[in-house]
Amino acid sequence: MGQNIVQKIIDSHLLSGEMVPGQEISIRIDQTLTQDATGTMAYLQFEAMGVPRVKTKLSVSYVDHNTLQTGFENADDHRFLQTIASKHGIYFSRPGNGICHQVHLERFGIPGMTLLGSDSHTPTGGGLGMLAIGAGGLDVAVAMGGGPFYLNMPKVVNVKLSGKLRPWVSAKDVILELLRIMSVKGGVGKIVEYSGEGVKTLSVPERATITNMGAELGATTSVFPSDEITLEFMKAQKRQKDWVELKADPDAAYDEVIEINLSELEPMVAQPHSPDNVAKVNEVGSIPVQQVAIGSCTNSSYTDLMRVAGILKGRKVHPNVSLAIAPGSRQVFEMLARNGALGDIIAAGARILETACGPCIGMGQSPSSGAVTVRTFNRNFEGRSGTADAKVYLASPEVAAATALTGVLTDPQTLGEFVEVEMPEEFLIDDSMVLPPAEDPSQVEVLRGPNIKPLPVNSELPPTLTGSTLLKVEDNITTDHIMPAGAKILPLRSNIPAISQHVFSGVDASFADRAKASGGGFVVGGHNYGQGSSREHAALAPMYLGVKAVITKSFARIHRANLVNFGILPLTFVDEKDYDKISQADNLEIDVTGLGIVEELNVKNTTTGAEFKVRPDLTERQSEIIKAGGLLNFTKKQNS
Ligand code: MIC
Ligand code: SF4
Repeated sequence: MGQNIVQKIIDSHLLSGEMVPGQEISIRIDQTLTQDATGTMAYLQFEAMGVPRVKTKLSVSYVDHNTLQTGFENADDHRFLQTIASKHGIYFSRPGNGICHQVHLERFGIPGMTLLGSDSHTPTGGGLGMLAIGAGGLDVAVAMGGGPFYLNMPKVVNVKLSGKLRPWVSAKDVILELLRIMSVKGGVGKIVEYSGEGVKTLSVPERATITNMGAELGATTSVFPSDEITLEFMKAQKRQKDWVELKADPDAAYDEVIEINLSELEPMVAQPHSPDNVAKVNEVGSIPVQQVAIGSCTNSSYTDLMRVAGILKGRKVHPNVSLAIAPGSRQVFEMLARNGALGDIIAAGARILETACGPCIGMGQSPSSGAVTVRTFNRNFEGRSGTADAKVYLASPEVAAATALTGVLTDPQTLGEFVEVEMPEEFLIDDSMVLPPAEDPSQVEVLRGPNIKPLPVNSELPPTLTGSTLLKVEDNITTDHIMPAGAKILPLRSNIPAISQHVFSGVDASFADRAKASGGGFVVGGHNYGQGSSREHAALAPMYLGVKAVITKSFARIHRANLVNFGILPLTFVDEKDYDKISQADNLEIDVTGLGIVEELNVKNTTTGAEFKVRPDLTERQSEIIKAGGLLNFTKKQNS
């Protein structure tokens, strides 16, 4: 039988295992990317492995998250990242050059290759036909050192696109529709592969919007074919030599098929506080809006911002709305400046931000209390904007720009004549803000500031885990709940003792102190625990506070892998109803002597006397990692 695109790329990179859904496989990684908020840890870990130069075809270190320099911390981190990149053979994209996913798509992505990134939106590269996967920093560090990346062979969902988007309906509406259909849990253990006549009607940046936000489905990644549209894009980026065709065989099989007719879609929004809480703009109605933010790795391409400029041209932003715009890359920004579109945006009254993640990760532009904010981003989790009671709606650039003009949520179809935007035949190319690594690494001194604290390591697993239930939470807990970001906390990403003080701070401000006082313990959760970001700090900081195991109904993929990497035991209830047998503060005792041998472990609630079973569901390799107290210890043990 023929192969689909996912099978083709995995097959050509397979190092171990069989391509049977659910089974552990490992693959070779061609390219890696890191960003600054996860990168400092990833490079400290890479350094600890003692590999002098990266063994990938290409590794790039971006600075795009921690760009607000309100103290020495972020600037020190940038300097550390620049010098360590230079020393170890890594390209360094300077602050100001743009958001990692946007720049990587423009300048580095190659169809058919594998890309591992320490950021959950790495699947953006799937818009070019890459197998682009988000992971924790430690997994990326291993890949930079030439090691394999382990994952469970996902199922492949075929999303068949037919028809063509109508004017004012955009790529964002395609992925919002898919989120409506599949939900934020629907993609767990799956890769989404797009096909059908509709694919040809979508440009590479539009495809990338769709694969980017596929992360919100919980999917391992998403991928488009590489076709003549991909070639056009790569030609316009002067990279046609890297193009290869990539398509599924005619008789390829899939585990699931979903059909979407592009012609039938309408402008949509994801309502607070989840990306799958999707409704048509018209159904939500004209609610007053106080802030509009345009940008992020989902929607800040040249065509996105040209359409926004076209809508704003000759008009003024509504007096009750603050409109913030952050172009996705320096390429986009400079092109807008040179062709005059930036002038139209400024004249309309927009506030122009630097090319970076910015408001998407709460780095500035937190809205006013209780405000409604319409954003072209990919996540609207409660509190992520930096304002606890703000209501974030996710929408396309078209909806966002129309709303900025009227002051109420607005269907852009009411704007009248459509703003056509042509894909440029040639993008403006200037890679001078990407610094190549040093030719002579011995000349490079790695500069570390006082914000960079050594990496804490876990200890070996004892035969019995005992402690108190430090916290009990519901379904869909995000890594933003576990380890909040924002302008105040993000600068502490290289300082685990300091950042751990903020673990679960938005859920229960006493968590860190209680955890320390009781010498650690357990966290209990519902379904899809750890959805969202790839930040390994959501495992590393709880580990530092003494969290030994997390017991849930189910986990999100990247977070579960991060827990294993740092020696925290991820357990799921054999019978979901046993979730009710634990209350916060109950003392638990888990016998883990059978780890790696038996399928189920026994949990005793020593406060109530109740007993029940949990499943570790670990591969042999993962059990050994947990026993060693995490991947770093495990690797050291193997090497000695
Ligand atoms: C995010 O969108 O939440 C982030 C910030 O990009 C994270 C990475 C991080 O927490 O550093 C992600 O998506 O992985
Ligand atoms: Fe940056 Fe937001 Fe994209 Fe994360 S989702 S990489 S914070 S722009």
